[in-house]
Amino acid sequence: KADKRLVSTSKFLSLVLRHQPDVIGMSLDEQGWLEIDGLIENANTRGKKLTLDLIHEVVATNDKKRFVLSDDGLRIRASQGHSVSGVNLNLTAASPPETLYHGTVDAFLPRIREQGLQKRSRNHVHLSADQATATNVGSRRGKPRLLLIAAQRMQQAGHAFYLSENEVWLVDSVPPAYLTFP
Ligand code: HQG
Repeated sequence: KADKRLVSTSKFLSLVLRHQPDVIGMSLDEQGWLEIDGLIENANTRGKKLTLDLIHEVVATNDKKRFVLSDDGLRIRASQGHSVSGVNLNLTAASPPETLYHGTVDAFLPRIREQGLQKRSRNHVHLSADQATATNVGSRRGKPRLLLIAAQRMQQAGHAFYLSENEVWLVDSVPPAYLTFP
């Protein structure tokens, strides 16, 4: 069973490192990094208990490997999932498998049929290489619907695909022509 402390710390780090570093009065650098010393100090002054050990434990045990430390161990960042604008993860384009997957829910299908997949509040559309992961992503919102993306065909047509450090496929958008619906 997931340790509550670790889950709560992972959620807090997601908030700070992906969405709102300003909740602790900080900002990310251009590559999305944050100094760990400052992160701990600013979190603690705002009543969120954080220690270096706790951060290291979350980085090491996190189910999706959401966070990484810099080589010198002084900084931390999220590997994907950002909504903060202006973060450049220096991702290199990669060749996707023939098919990638996206999990969503019924309520979004009419708009997705019309517009394709849009990144909405995040900086990328998130796709998975396996059906189980995509189904889990969809389940966060209700009964999951699995969409298939003709990834290789899309790349051949000029769309860039990126693979994050924790193996999430990222694209700018997926036009309807590359989607198969359930
Ligand atoms: C939907 C979690 C209407 C899309 C997960 C999704 C993932 C549209 C929602 C990561 C649409 C966006 C990302 C359109 C897309 N019209 N709805 N044209 N295009 N949508 O949370 O992929 O645990 O930004 O289907 O595991 O759900 O946080 O993206 O339902 O990897 O690390 O709009 O977040 O990772 O929602 O999830 P999100 P997502 P973490």
